[in-house]
This record gives sequence, C-alpha cells and structure tokens, in this order.
Amino acid sequence: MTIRLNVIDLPKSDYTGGPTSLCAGCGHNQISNVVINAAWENGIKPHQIAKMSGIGCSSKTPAYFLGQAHGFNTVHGRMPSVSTGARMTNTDLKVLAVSGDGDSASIGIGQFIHAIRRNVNMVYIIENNGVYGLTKGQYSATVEKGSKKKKGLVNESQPIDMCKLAVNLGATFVARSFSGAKKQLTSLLKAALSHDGIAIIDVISPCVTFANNDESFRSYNYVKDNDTELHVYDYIPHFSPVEQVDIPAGEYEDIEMHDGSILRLETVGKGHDSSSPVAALTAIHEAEIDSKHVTGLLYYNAGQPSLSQSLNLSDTPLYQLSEEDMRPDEASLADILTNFRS
Ligand SMILES: Cc1ncc(C[n+]2csc(CCOP(=O)(O)OP(=O)(O)O)c2C)c(N)n1
Ligand code: SF4
Ligand SMILES: [Mg+2]
Repeated sequence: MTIRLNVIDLPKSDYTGGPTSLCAGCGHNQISNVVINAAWENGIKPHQIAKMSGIGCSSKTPAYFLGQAHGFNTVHGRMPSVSTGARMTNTDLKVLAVSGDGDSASIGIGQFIHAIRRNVNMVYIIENNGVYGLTKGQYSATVEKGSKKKKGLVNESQPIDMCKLAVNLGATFVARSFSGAKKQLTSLLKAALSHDGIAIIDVISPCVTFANNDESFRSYNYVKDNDTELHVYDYIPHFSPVEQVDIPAGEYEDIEMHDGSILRLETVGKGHDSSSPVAALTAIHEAEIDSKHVTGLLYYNAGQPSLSQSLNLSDTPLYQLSEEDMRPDEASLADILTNFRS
C-alpha cells in the first residue's frame, strides 16, 4: 500500500490529533476532520500552526486535530487576545482558532470585535450550534427567534448574527458554512488559511444532544432543507497550475489569496459580489427574512493591512532576535524622548 504524501512530503496522519470525546454525531467532529484535510492539502507545516481556543465543546476540538501543532486553551472568551499576543511575538505562526457561539457571542464578544478591528492575522472558526453545549444546552446569543430546543421553551430574544457583525466591523474575510457541507467548508478553510488578515468562518454545527429537533433552526434537517449556497467552489493552491478546473465549464470568478492560491467561485443564483459589504449584508438579511441560512464567501477584502503590517512587525520571531536587534539606536531613542517631552 502506498501512503499519499502532501506537497511537503507528509502523510495525513501527521495532521491528526487525539480521539474525540464529543457526542457521536456532533457537528464539531466534522469540522475537526475538515481542519485536518485543509491543513494537509495546503501543505502547512504542523509545527507552524498555533491552535487557539476558549471554553466549550467546540473549544475542546483542537485536541482532536493537528497533534504536532502548538496549542493554547484559554479561559472563556479570551482566545482572541491570547491569539493576538502569540501572533505578535511570532509572525512565523499561522493562528488557527476555534471558538463557540457562547465563547464568542457572549463572554468574548468584546474580544471578537477588537480582533476584527485590528485585522489580526488569524483564521477564526465559530462552531455555532445556538446553545452552550458544554453546560447542557442553554440558548446562546446567536440562536434564532422562534427556535426550539429538544426540551424547553421557544427562544424569544433577538439573535446576534456573527457574519453580519463581522462585515459591519470591516472583517477582511467573512464566510458562513455548515458542518455537513464538507466540500464547501474545506475550500473556504483552505482559502482562509491563505488569507493574511482575519478570516471569520461561522459554521452552523448542530448540537445533536440538545438542539437537533426539527424546530431548531440549527438542526441537521433544518439546515439541509434551508441552506442557500452563494457559490460552487474550487480552491487551487499556490503550488498547482491555475488552469486546473474542478467546477464544470461555465462562468466563474477567480479570487487571488495573499499566498497566490486561488479561490474559484462559480456563482449560483443571484451573482453574489464578494467584494461588496452591501451585497454581503443584503444576502444575510434576505435569508433571515425567509428563515434560511445563506452560506459561502460573503465578503472578502484583500486591501486592508493586517495587524503585522500596520505595526510593521519583524518577520523574525521575537525569540530569535538578539538584544542588539531589539535595542533602539541612540538617535531613535532621542526621537522617542523628544516626542514624550513635546
Ligand atoms: C468565566 C466562565 N463563565 C462561564 C463558564 C461556563 N461555561 C463553560 S462552556 C460555556 C459556554 C460554551 O458554549 P459555546 O461556546 O457555544 O460552546 P459549545 O459547547 O456549544 O460548543 C459556559 C457558559 C466558564 N467556563 N467560565
Ligand atoms: S453536547 Fe452538543 S455540542 Fe457538546 S459534544 Fe455533545 S452534541 Fe456536541
Ligand atoms: Mg455553542
């Protein structure tokens, strides 16, 4: 038997993690498998990835993929600031963060907002099931009005839509997907890993234990029947010829990512323009009015400087810089002092 290797000659087994302890059928497990495939297919060195998470069933998942990567399981809702620090001290690291709707839309919402504002170089996956799974299924702030859990009352509060929020805040890559849409999610994640800035992927990920009845707007059956995909996808890594076409002949648009890879979009239906925040918000609002979920690359902006660029961070990780590299010379120090005095 021959073992398939990726572009940097590693087998997929180098990208797996420990066995999952989540419920069988949990959407989060499907996302972990997509992370393994996307990192392997993109040929990222596992030790150059920093897996970051907060607290929740979703935030436990980094233990189940990329066993050779660095990892930090922060306190609840604090993953974005720890990720910002990790990335600032080591620009060699690719930050791959996993959070939940409880972790990001409630206790951590301020952190979520500021990570977007700073355009932190990170992939930020929200595994969004509309409940706090880990603490036995209380409604979270993202659950739709009118949604019902297996046991309990109908939710009457307004939801926070994380993609709407992200687009309004100027996030540079905003996508929504479904844990059951493996092909779409893999392409989006591979593109997100090639983006140099914050890439938000809000993934509807059913909690089979507390919210998988048909009255829940985030159950498998509901999402399968009410998911409108904006595009058909193909992702062409920077190391493959761009002519490669998986999408059947027809009209498509190529979006070039920062590392030179291409996200090829064949637009389905309305001809969504991913470069327009107005189109993104319209698509989300229209789906919301019809109690549907719209999935795909909602918004993409390659022109905004990332945190590393705006702070002019060194390409060399901090731990590799000598004291001499880091100490300002006499003239710069005098300039700084003059600024303080004026
Ligand atoms: C400071 C703090 N407050 C509350 C909790 C309790 N708690 C643990 S996980 C969680 C919510 C998790 O929900 P979510 O992020 O949606 O993850 P899921 O389990 O649904 O994947 C809460 C409130 C905690 N661990 N720490
Ligand atoms: S409780 Fe829900 S979110 Fe948590 S592991 Fe089980 S199915 Fe997944
Ligand atoms: Mg949740």
